[in-house]
Order: sequence, then structure tokens, then C-alpha cells
Amino acid sequence: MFSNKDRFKEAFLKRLESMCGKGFEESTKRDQYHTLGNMIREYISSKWIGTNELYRSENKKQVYYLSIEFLLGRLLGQNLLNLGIKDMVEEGLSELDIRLSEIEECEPDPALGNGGLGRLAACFLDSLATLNLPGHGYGIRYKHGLFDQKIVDGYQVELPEQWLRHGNVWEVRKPDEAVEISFWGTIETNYANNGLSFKHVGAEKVLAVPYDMPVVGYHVDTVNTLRLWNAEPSSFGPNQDVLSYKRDTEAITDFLYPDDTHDEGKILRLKQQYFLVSSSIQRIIASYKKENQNVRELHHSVAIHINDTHPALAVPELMRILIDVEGLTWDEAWDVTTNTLSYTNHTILSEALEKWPIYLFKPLLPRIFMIIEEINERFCAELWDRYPGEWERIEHMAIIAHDLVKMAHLAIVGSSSINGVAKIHSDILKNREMKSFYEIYPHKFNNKTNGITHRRWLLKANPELTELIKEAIGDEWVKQPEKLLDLKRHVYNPALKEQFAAVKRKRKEILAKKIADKNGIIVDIDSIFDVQVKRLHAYKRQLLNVLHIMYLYNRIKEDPKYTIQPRTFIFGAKASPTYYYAKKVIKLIHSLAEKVNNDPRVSQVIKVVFMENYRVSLAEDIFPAADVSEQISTASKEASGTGNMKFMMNGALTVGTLDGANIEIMEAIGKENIFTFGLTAGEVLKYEENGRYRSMEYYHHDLRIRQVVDQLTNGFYAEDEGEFGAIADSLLVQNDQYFVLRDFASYIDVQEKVGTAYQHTDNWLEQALINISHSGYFSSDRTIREYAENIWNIEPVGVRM
Ligand code: B1H
Repeated sequence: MFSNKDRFKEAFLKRLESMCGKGFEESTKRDQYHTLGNMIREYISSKWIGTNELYRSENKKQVYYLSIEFLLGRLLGQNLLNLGIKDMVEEGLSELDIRLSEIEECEPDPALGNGGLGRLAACFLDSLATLNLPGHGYGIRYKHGLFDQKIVDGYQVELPEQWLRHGNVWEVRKPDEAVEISFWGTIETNYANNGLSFKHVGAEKVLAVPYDMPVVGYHVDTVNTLRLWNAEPSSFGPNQDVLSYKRDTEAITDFLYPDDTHDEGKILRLKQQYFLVSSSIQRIIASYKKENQNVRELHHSVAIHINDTHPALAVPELMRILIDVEGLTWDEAWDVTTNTLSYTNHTILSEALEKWPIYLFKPLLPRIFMIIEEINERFCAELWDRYPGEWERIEHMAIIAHDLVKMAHLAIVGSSSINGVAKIHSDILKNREMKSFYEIYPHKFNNKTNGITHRRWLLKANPELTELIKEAIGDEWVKQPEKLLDLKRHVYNPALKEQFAAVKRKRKEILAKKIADKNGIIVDIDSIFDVQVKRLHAYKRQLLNVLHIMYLYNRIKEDPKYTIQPRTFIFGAKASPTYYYAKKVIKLIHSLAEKVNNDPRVSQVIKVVFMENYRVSLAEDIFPAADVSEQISTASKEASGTGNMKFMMNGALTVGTLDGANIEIMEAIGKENIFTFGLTAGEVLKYEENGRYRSMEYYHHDLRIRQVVDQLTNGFYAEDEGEFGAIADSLLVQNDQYFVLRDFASYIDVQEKVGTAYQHTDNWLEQALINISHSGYFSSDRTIREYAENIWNIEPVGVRM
């Protein structure tokens, strides 16, 4: 049906009728979306089956990527692109007077993740499939993904996300592969003929039903699987209240916790984590045993990756199955477990560190808790041998201490590999955060700098730039993104610069139209589009950006002769619903926008725009239109960042601190092609150690700072003077934990340089092109190759249909 345009059209019309029970004329856009989606899923299915059969028959090692989040974004366009049938379908549809882009808009944007961590998992899936690597994602099929954000009077309001309301055309329910998960109950220990055995009695059982989604590689026949688990009632005992049992069970996969880099510590979250881990590992072992006899050799055929600590219960769960079900000894099971598992750390922020109180943990997961106790005892005994008498060190490293289960310690002890997500982050793990573990396990620690899939963030999001690059250097880079470097030879070519400027302009116009439609704000296409889009968090310092704009406002008002390059400041950010400070910053951005955009003179040169409901699909409109990328986290706090890479790939210049992957971006493109400022990570960490920072001094000595900070609470930005009190307090009363005031002057300076640089158009365009040409290194294909070779030990399997 996809062999040529006419066949496609014919099949489409026929399918539309049979699926929707109406003729073409009466069909809605959504009918058309569902029809096309189903046709494509069907088209994929032969490749999907073929891939699975091949993996079975070749019996090569496979990796399972366990993640509590997969921030997929819409799949229709990406699948069409990867299958190589997008142009044909687009043409066929247009002959039926249907615009593919309008159909794509009908697809809900599955937001099964909060931010970088979940989006990284989605990029990895795309790279695994494209590189023909046998790797699959295991996650949770949340009924409600990350909330939809509405702005009402400048305040964030959260609405439940409803991606499954009209069904999901990509998924296949596999009830035959459902497994049972046990919560609560007690453990009976039996001393049978010279061995112990354990029986979990009185447990509450939950059924985990898998829903599989195909992951289509780009222009290859490999189709891997993303398996999302759904919680459903299992059998229940005679005394159970059926309705409340059903409600409690389904609650497990009801919603995604809306916290980014923050640990919620709720029992339902722990249930989610064990639910994901237990169902995944049970199934992985079952499918291993179909082709292999000996579970002692599991690690030769299977690698299981733990994405942050959320799936760290994989350590005791794998032990449980190997010992209680498969009958291995402790030592045998430990050998298999530690050789199968690997773990990525994504943050050093202490508020993100997962620590479960025993009083919650032990009753919910009694057997798992016993196993963790045993792991802990053996680990502490080893430490005692190595550091006799060093109680403090041992207490500090223990997996269970002060009535808490420390998930990071569990993951470190139970894995063969521990990696950070950018060089500086991995170094901080080794030399500070996890120093004591690095000392005993130096071989386990390594770095894997994050990447993004250029197929979504360049080919799909920016077809105009894609075409331009192809015209300049051909298309080898599409398969080998590092070849974008070929563009470097053309950077000074005036025609290319001009064409790039035209592409950027076109994308700015498209975004400007969206802004006009959604926000009712008319922005100047010739202004710098200066963009900060990411989760709202104090450490990411949206506030620094805001204070700079407040300063500019004051400058423009006070000095009639002050001229600057016009700028449009664009924000997009969701705040965790319970994060008070973050929500106040959103309100502040709106109050600032109100003032700036309505001032006759100021609004001639600057505008402030907050784009509601930032998500993957909106991001695809924003990155291609950006001139300036704001990556201004407090140095040492942003483990890597991945938005920075998406901007770079689309030819925006970075204003950034020396943090996360910004540093590696700078090393790739050269210092002269990035605008860096502020404290270094070393300086921040030193301040944190010696406690010598006094934000008040900066407030008193810099008039610009005093003015903007005072304006937070003197009625300038809110009638209610208390409205932004919490923000002012964070800066002064709480001594500015994230060094906003410390970096303020440096940020103002660098922003002035940006304004001037933009006026040297030729030079700016060259710098933008240099950024693009070095962005290939930051493709997740490079990252995934490194994981495959150095951590998972997996090889490509040549799927050929
Ligand atoms: C990142 C998280 C995170 N780091 C806890 N940590 C969560 C932690 O729901 N939770 O409990 C959710 C998310 N997310 C991000 O990972 C880092 O901040 C980024 O710097 C990094 O680029 C990204 C991917 O590695």
C-alpha cells in the first residue's frame, strides 16, 4: 500500500471508509489521522515481526533500557520519515486535498516524561533502532502524562493530560505476556533440607499488562520495541472490596509524577518503580529462558540499564528471581546481577536523591527489603575489611542508614558500570559526590556525554535547514552526523550564509505567527530571538534572564539615548505543581511581559513572550527559530543539558555558563563561537564549601542589582507587594543559593556582546554555521555507540527484509 502514491491513495480511502464508517467527504481530520496511523502501524508490523524473529534466531545480546520516563513526542511524522515514505504520503494526501501537517496536529503529544531525562530515553530508542542495535525500552503506560499547562492571569494552572482519550494507534496490547506483581503481605521463611526458602504470603497481586510500541529505525529494517506496562486488577481474595481493589490497582499507572530533578517520596511512586522493575525483569528472564538453558549466563545475552535510580530496584528484584525462583545461590545470583546491570546518574542535586524510609518500604516490599538488607550487610562487611574501624565512612556509604534506603548506593553497588552524562558531571561524581565509591570501584565509573537524535531535532523539526545542508555538502551526514563537519569548509561562502539567513528568517516568521495567534503579541522578525525553554527550576536560573530584562527596561526608560539591538525574549517552562518559587517566577515573567510589551518606547526594542504548555511538539517549532540559546544554570548544577545541543544543531549561538555539556560544546566550536560568562563549577563548589558568599554585598554595591531586586517588592511589578516576596527572599534572606546576583554583572556584559555581535551579520551567520557543523558529535548515535561498545557489549544485528 506504500509502494506508490496511487496505491497509497486508494488504500487510504478504502481504509478510511472501513475504519470510520463514513465516506471521505464526511471524515474529520482525526478520522484521517487514525486511518493513516493504522495503515502505517500495519506497514511497520512485518518489519517488526522480522526484527523479533531475527533477534530470537541469532540469539545475540540485547539491552533493555529501564526508564520511568520516555518523552516520545508525536510519532506519525517521525515514523514516516524513518520509513522513507514521507514525501510519497504527503504528495498522495495533498492530491486528496489533505495537508499532512494538519493530520499530524491531530496526534496527541505523548508526554510520558518531565524533561531531559525522559527525552534522552526517547532519543536513545531512535538511535538504537537506527544503528540496528538490539535494544528496547521498558517503561510505564501512564494514563495521564505530564499535565497540560494553562496560563490564567499570569499564573500556571495544571490540567490533566489525556493522550489516550482517543486511543493510541501505535500500541499493541499483549495480554498473553502479562505478569503478576506482589505487594504487601509477609514472608515465611522455611528451613528445608539444608537450605532456606522464602514464601510471600498474603500479598496483594497486581497484573502488569504490556502494551508494545514499534520503534522504527531510520532507513533500515530494524524495528525495536518500546514496552509500556499497564496496571490492572488480578485475581482477588474473597474478603477484598472489589471496587477499591480495582481503584488502587489502576492508580499505579494513573499518572506521571510531575517532578523534574526532585524526589517526591510518596508510596505510590515506590509502587510505580517496583511495578516497572518487576514486570520488566520477570518478562526479560522468561524470554531469555525460551532460548537459553542456564540463567547463570544471563549476562552473556542480556544487559539491563537503569536510567537514574528510579528503576534501581532492579538490583534486588533480579536477585529475588535468581534465588527464589531460579534456585541460584546468593553468590551465583550476585555475580549475574552485577554483571547484567548498569546505571546512569543524571544529577548531583541533593533534593533529587532518592531515599526511601524503611517504614514505607518494608511493608510494601517485604522480600525485596530482606534482600537489600542482605546486600547491605555484605557490602558493609567488605568495607569493614578494607577500612577497619572507620565507622563514619561505612555509615556514609551504607545502602541502609538512619532508617533510609539509599537508592543511588544500591545502584552503584549492584551495577558493573556507573556513568555521568557529560565530562564535567562525571568528574564531579568521581571526585566529589561519589568519591568514596570511586575509591573502591574505580573501574566502574565512566562518562557518556549525552546526545540528541538529529533525525527529530534537525531532519524532522527543520526540513528547510536539512535541505540547505544537503545542497551544500550532500547527504552522507544524515547517516553519519559527524560528517556535518564538511559544512565547515563552506562557512565563509556568501551564498550559503545568505541562504541560511533566509531559512532562519522563514522559521522565525512561522514562530512569530504562532506567537501572534496564541499570545496576541506581534514580534519583530529582525529582532534577536533569544530563547530559554526548559523546566522551571531555581538552578536553571530563569530568574537571571528575567532580572536582565528588568534591567534593560530600566535602562531604556532612564536613558533616552540608550540604543540596543532589538530582542524578543522567549520563555517556555512548566513548573512542578507544588514548587512555589518556580510558579512565582512564571508569574513574574508574565508581569514583566505585561510591562515591557505595553510600554510604547520599550516595546519598540524588546518584547517578552511566554509560550504556554512547553512540550516536544512546541519545541520543534521553537529550536529552528532561535538565534540565541540561553544555557545559564549555576555552574556544576546542570548535569549535561540537551536543549543546548538542539539549539546548536539549528544554528543558534549559546549564551552559557561553563556547565554540563556547554563545556564540550565550547571545546568543539571554539571559545570565539560561544558567549560564556559567570562562575566556574570549581568556584561555585568552593563557595559552597567555605560559605564565603554574601549576596547582600552584591545587592548593596551594584545599583543595577539593587534597583531590580527592589522592584520585586516595591509594587513595581505587582500591586500586592508580597507577590514576589519569595523570589526576593531567595536572593537576599536565603543568600542566593544559585549565585544569581554573583553572576549578574557578568551576564549583563556578555549579553551586551551578544547584541553587538548580532549586528555583524556576516560574522554571526558564520558562527551559526560553525555551530551546526560541529553538532554531529552531539548526535545520540555517537552516545549510543559508546554505550553499546563500552557498557552493554552489544553489536548491530543486520536486519534485512
Ligand atoms: C535530569 C533528572 C530527574 N537529572 C528525578 N535528573 C526525576 C530526576 O521524577 N523524578 O524524580 C526526574 C528527572 N533529570 C536531567 O537529565 C538533567 O538535569 C539534565 O542536565 C540532563 O541533560 C538530563 C539527561 O541526562
